[in-house]
Amino acid sequence: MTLFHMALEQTFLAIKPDGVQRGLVGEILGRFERKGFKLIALKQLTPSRDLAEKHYGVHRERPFFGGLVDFITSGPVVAMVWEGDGVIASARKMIGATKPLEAEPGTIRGDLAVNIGRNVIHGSDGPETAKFEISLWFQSSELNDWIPAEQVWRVEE
Ligand code: D4T
Repeated sequence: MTLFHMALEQTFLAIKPDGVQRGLVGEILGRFERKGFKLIALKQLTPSRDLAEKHYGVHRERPFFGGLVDFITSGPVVAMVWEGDGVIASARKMIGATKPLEAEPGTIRGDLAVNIGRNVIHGSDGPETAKFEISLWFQSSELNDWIPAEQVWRVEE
């Protein structure tokens, strides 16, 4: 059987402090696992101001920048790298619109959030951003290249 493959990509996702505080980590990880994406890296950390300012550097001139950096550095964040065909755009779809009240039901923000300043999760918005954010948040030694057992079993059969 031939499967159609889009480009194999990696994306950076981060459950923000509100998602961690509200106990939504398992719910969110489960959505990406069930979708069929592969977890490459995962860690919990409270970001430094320097890390947060670099991550949100494109928003430096925006009025919400200071509050955004204060918030993202306020407590633990769960930082992740996920891999899969088309994962960058697909994760953005699963996350939903930036304003949770405009996010479709079925998306993470549509189901779990109401406030733009507390919108639970971040996802890279394109291939260049994904590459930049993965290298900003992770050392290359923290990225796990692994083959899911399900694939190994299929080959062995
Ligand atoms: P992130 O980057 O957190 O995944 O969010 P988005 O990619 O969906 O949206 P964004 O870059 O435009 O905004 C980054 C971050 O800033 C917060 N924000 C945004 C805010 O507090 N007030 C605002 O007016 C905007 C536009 C929410 C997400």
